[in-house]
Amino acid sequence: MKLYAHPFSSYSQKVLIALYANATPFDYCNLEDRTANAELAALWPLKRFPVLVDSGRTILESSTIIEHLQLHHPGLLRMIPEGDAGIEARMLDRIFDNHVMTPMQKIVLDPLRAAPDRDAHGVADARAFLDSIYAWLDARLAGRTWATGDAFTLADCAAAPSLFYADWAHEIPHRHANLRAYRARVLAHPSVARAVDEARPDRSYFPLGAPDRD
Ligand SMILES: N[C@@H](CCC(=O)N[C@@H](CS)C(=O)NCC(=O)O)C(=O)O
Repeated sequence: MKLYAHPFSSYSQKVLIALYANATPFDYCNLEDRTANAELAALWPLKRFPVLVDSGRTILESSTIIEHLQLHHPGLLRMIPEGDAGIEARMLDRIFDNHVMTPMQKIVLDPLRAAPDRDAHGVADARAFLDSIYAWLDARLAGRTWATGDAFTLADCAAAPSLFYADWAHEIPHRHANLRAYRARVLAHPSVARAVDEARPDRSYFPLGAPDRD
């Protein structure tokens, strides 16, 4: 099984966390490597990552990759539980991807554009969006250890990198104590800590300038 991924990429980390949490063996095709990049381009013209290749099948999209791992390489942790718990895990996975990761990326990637092409309105909207979702998540996470309750799931795989970088781009206000505590807790999970540590040498890639903290 091969994973095309980059250690500093948030969606790559989402899948790496699932792999590390279940100690699932795989070949890491690090996209710092030119050959890995060429192989990725041949597999997926959009060149988005991560991409998993398993027994000749190419699996795209981080959430689907984690579902594939659960079906074909199950481990002790069930990332998508049965029943209603599974619905909560999938729902929060979508919320972290669409409503935390997407506005975070909007803020983070804007400085890479040439000055006349920057989108100040879009960035302001993204910041307002994060303010709203931070408040919603703070209430939703009250009394929960992990994103959906007592079990570490797909939702935590998505939450960890999205909140990690979102807090750098647009700090979670101190009044959202549940959300800030959850972010600290999920970053301390061994599989998340490993992914964050592996990306430590790449912090200079952060377009806004990485703060001197996790
Ligand atoms: N929906 C995709 C998003 C993947 C994605 O946007 N990955 C980023 C890295 S974190 C990427 O490929 N960026 C390269 C680019 O935009 O060209 C998933 O869940 O896998």
